[in-house]
Amino acid sequence: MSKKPNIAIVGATGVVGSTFLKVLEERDFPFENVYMMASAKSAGKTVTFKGKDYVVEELNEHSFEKDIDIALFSAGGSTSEKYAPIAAKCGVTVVDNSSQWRMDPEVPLVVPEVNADDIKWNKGIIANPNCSTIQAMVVLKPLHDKYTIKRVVYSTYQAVSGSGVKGISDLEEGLKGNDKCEAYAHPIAGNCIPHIDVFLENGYTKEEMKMINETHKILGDDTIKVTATTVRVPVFDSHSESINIEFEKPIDVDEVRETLANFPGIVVQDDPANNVYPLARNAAGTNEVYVGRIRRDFSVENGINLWVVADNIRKGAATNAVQIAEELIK
Ligand code: 3JN
Repeated sequence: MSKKPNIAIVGATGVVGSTFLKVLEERDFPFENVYMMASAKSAGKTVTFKGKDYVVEELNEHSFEKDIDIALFSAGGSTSEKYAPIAAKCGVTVVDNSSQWRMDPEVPLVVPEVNADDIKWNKGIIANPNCSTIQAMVVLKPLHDKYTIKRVVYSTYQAVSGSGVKGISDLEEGLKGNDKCEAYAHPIAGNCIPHIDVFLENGYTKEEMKMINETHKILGDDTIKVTATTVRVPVFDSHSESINIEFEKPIDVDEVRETLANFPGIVVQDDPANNVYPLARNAAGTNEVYVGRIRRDFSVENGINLWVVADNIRKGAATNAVQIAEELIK
């Protein structure tokens, strides 16, 4: 792309949408024009970007008839289902944060540090993975390349910001003693709720199946055995994950630590003697994936345990999407 791109932000007023704007601004993303769009409910609101106020336009069938190069979508699955193909048909490259297109074989599912090359075969839509998947992929990729992963067990501790404003408000109110269950089936303050997204017939939640299916697609290997338990915890920002991995090849823990430290986007924080390990509150507001508690799993031959933390709205959503857009204009 020789000229600066025209960009559109779809869902500009949401939790992820407003973080798109922050991240684009922080990273000084080049653009000629920017269009802010949202559904009828949020249209007419004003958002500020790079010191300028923009009135949010209502998304409609004609929104993409202007000269738009890249659209970052985070307005929910049904909006993406309807409008991402319309935008793509108008020549826009859509980076979509919903689950709507992730498992479509015609749509690349991308974490730039891991599989940026997949961007090349996009046909107008590129999917941003689920937040819990993204932070796990950054860590699994260099280890899979080196030792070949046989099996992964994910256990997540997910922040309420993953549920948008209702999740944040349920926790804020709960901490004041007012139990509110707008986002969840149970009060979140003082609780851990093993229920994210809806339950499926196989007993897993949809969030758990997203992690499993997206792991296979991004690593390009359906033979890896993956299981997951996803849990909502009373934390505002950043998802934490315990990841247990079993490999085909023998591992050396120091070499694992070094391999992770040398991979782009990863910060190793692993000094238990000094109480240093990744923490949700430290990761919040940053773009990196933090790994610590790196230790052998003595119960199997070639196993390790890791503790992985990242800001779910940044690397888990907005930052990853902006990184994809940066690859597009390279
Ligand atoms: O709960 C979280 O921490 C992440 C939530 C993700 C989410 C919430 C509602 C709908 C998604 C997602 O990104 O998979 C979706 C969806 O698009 O299906």
